[in-house]
Amino acid sequence: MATNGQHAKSRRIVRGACPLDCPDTCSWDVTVENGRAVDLRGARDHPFTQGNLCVKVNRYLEHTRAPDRLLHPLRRVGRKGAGEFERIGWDEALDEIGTRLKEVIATHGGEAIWPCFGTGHMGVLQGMWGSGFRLWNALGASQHRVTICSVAGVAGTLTTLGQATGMDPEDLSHAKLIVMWGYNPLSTGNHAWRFISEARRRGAHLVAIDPIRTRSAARADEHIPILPGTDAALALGLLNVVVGMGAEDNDYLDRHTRDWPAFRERILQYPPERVSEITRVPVDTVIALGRRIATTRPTAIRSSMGMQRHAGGGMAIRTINAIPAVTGDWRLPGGGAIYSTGAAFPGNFAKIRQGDLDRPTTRELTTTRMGEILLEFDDPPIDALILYGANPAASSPQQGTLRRGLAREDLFTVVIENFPTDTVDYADVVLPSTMQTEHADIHNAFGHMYLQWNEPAVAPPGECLPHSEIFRRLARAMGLNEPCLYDSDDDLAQAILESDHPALDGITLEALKKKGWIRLNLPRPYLPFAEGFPTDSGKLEFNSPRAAAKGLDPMPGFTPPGEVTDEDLAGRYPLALVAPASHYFLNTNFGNMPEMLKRAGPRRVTLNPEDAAVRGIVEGDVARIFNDRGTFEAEIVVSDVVQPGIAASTKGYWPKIIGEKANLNLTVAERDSDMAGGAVFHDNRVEVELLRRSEAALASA
Ligand SMILES: Nc1nc2c(c(=O)[nH]1)N[C@H]1C(S)=C(S)[C@@H](COP(=O)(O)OP(=O)(O)OC[C@H]3O[C@@H](n4cnc5c(=O)[nH]c(N)nc54)[C@H](O)[C@@H]3O)O[C@H]1N2
Ligand SMILES: Nc1nc2c(c(=O)[nH]1)N[C@H]1C(S)=C(S)[C@@H](COP(=O)(O)OP(=O)(O)OC[C@H]3O[C@@H](n4cnc5c(=O)[nH]c(N)nc54)[C@H](O)[C@@H]3O)O[C@H]1N2
Ligand SMILES: [Mo]
Repeated sequence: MATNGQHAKSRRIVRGACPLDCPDTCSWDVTVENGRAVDLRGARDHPFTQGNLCVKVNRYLEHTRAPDRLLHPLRRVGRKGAGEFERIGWDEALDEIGTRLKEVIATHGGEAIWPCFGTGHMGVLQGMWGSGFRLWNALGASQHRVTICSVAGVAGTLTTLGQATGMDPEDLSHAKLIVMWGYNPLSTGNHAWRFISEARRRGAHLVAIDPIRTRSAARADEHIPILPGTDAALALGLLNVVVGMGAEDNDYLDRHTRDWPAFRERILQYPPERVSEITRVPVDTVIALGRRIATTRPTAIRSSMGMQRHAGGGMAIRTINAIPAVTGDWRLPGGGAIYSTGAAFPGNFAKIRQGDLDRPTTRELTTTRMGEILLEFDDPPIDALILYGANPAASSPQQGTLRRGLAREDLFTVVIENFPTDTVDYADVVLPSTMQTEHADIHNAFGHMYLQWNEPAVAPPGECLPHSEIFRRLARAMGLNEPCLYDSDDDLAQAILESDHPALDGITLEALKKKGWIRLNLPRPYLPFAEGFPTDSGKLEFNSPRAAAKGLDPMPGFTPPGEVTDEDLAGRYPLALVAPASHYFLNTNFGNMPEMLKRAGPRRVTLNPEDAAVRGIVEGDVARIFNDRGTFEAEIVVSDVVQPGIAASTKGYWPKIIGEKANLNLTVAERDSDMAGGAVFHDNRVEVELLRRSEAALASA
């Protein structure tokens, strides 16, 4: 390396990790010169990152220095929602928050405080897993559950398997058939593609089951478009073919499952013809994929979160996870299923959350029902809302209702943020927080089996502070005495690793800091269910007493979507709108970055040529998309990447940047899915109407 002495001295490389809500949780290297971060790249030695980041995070350093970065505490001066603020000091801000929270507790009790966090930051110290819980617990606040991302599928996996995780995604490389089931890794976690490609080089067949021909589906050997929300029916139909061929693994079923005959009965109720009617997948396609699954060992099913954002989403993931038990794939390297690896990390979350405090007993509130909770709950009402790593005014369902809730003049709202989001506009007090290169954290992942350490690389700009420090200062401002509220970042990082679980054997904070990443102490290949399941009986319980006790169908089955298959509703709102990840934003992160906005282009809705033609719409026209909950505008793309009856768009646009009061989530219902209160973003019927002709159409008219 060419150096001049002076330069070399001030140049160092700091190992960190990406904090965003993506399965890949990359390890990264920040080059710091004279106190300034000058380069960022994926860690070469990390077995999953393998030296690459993604189109968005490649520009993370630029993002930390964006001109709209929040640098000082602010106090509202305009009306709620207007985003008019004056600068105040930290002491003043914390005093005001402390005083208001004490008033709320004196009037309606601690439960009138709602600490409401999102998935903006996934770390143990700064993010959704971490350090705020102790403070909220000490205040007796309501407990928040993040439900708009993955909870239904986690509950579904847990119900079938007895643990909320499955095969190691790296083992996809050993599969001979890979089913990407509602999974678009080329956009939502591209590092897994390497393992998929490795399997394909060895001859594996790749299938994508998705209502949209995504980037990943387009590069698969086969794309099977499905009616949204009907995946469980397809899973049962595929098993029907397997059973019809006598291809089930009776040895595995006998030894490691219970109540197979009962589940077999259910499977027999789903012959391909019936399944085809429900799913709109042609009969021949159901049979062909069923045969392929019956005859290909190992088969790996990679499912993901998009598919469970439906009324029957938990059941879909539950039923899909039963497939490898019937085929016996759970015993083979490269076989099985994986939805999320999040639960593979047996960190001591109780210790992080409670320290030496008692376990909280207050009510639980969910992101899914935020509008309703803010407007209608009165026992007690929500008097104070503390938001961090969350942008519900853009991310959450039914934004009309939600915004009315946020606009309540009697609601005291604190937003801790990096950028002036639509949600920030509703804050009474805004606190500026650090970004990932400026604070410490520890991260597990939901798409691989490694832990990551994030070492702070540079000093924070302006007056930004880490969440962990903000919570300590707020505790002090409120005069709280519990010692654990003042634990340092290192204390907290130690606490999460304090566990006797064998997967953490030999993993110390010191070792993690030194290398930046460590694989959980799990065998490779990882075969969690080769010899049984962590259920009460040690077997996979097809007829699950746990599910029955929760009032759920005791067996894997098919729970229909709420709106997609509602024929009455289809009369008024003929199109099912599916709006998953954008390639260029990460949820709403980067939605304010000019370069990503330029690449993403205006917000678009894609219609099948048939649906466009009957509405007199051509490519480039601007249309009104609406249902009873609201209306938004979008430029129309006409393409057969979607089937007739389906409309596709993407999440992530900031309403105020695209010039609207709410984005497409205005049309999404605030309704719980079947399990754990998950959200139903893709279970949404709309109609589309021409609003303005495209320039090109006008010119040729
Ligand atoms: N239509 C539709 N809507 C969806 C989805 C969909 O598929 N379709 N997906 C849903 C899913 S999966 C999710 S997870 C949710 C996500 O919804 P949210 O929880 O709102 O998550 P994000 O938009 O990722 O991030 C929220 C905010 O966190 C901030 N942030 C990032 N890092 C930090 C930090 O270090 N400190 C602080 N204080 N703030 C930080 C960002 O600036 C951002 O404004 O959206 C859901 N909404
Ligand atoms: N670039 C980018 N990456 C992201 C995100 C992002 O916003 N942008 N979001 C991150 C977050 S928060 C999460 S939780 C993960 C999610 O990761 P994924 O689950 O992979 O991402 P999604 O795009 O939400 O959904 C995946 C696919 O599910 C499909 N889908 C929707 N409904 C159904 C259905 O009923 N059946 C089937 N079979 N498929 C269906 C969608 O069309 C979509 O292509 O990705 C993360 N990665
Ligand atoms: Mo998510």
